[in-house]
Amino acid sequence: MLRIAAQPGVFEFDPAHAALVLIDMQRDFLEPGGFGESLGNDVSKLTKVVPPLRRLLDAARASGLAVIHTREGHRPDLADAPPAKIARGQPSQRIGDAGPLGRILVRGETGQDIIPELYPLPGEPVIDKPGKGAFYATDFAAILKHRAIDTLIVTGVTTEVCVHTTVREANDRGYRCLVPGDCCGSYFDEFHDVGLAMIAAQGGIFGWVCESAPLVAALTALAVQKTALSEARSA
Ligand code: C5J
Repeated sequence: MLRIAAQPGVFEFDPAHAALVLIDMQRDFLEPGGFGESLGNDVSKLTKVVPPLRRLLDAARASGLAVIHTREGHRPDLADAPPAKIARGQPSQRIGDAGPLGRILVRGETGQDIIPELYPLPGEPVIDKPGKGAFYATDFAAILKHRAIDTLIVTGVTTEVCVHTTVREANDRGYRCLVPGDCCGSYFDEFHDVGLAMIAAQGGIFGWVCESAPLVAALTALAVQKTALSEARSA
């Protein structure tokens, strides 16, 4: 079991039954010319998440923790995109419209893909989701069930939209969620702060919130322990 200092209290979990989930670290949200910028947002607010999240991803991979990525996006024919969702935003820059990174939030387009710094490795599932939450209209729940995962470490963008929706969906389904706040980002500082506070409030009504440093340290120690064990076995 790993024990991590968190709010509203220490978070204890078995890494064999946990997954690191990276929500929507896509070019459309993080790079100029994508969907996020088309909505009038300053994308540089999200890029500060990349270095700490990369450190956490490296530690998770080294320790053998399951890693799952999500991408928000729609079918090229937009049949799975609610008209009410498409209708929002600038008329010339809506979901499905052509932009500098390809058609906005359309599966298979450059902008819809994950940024190179955090790109999935072979064997790491990528959940393509049409909504804000990772469970809605996806096979996320089935993948977690088949891997006996009961604990999610939820990271990514944006804190108050897709991260929050996923944590709420997971919490209602009985998963325990830990959210490293510095590995989540928002275009709005106040929404980020309040979003994290809401998760841990009322005794952890949606989950737990921590800094990534103690989590990285615990996963790195686990990786060292596993390597030492396997070297001792093969000696
Ligand atoms: C948004 C997301 N903000 N990934 N998507 O539309 O949070």
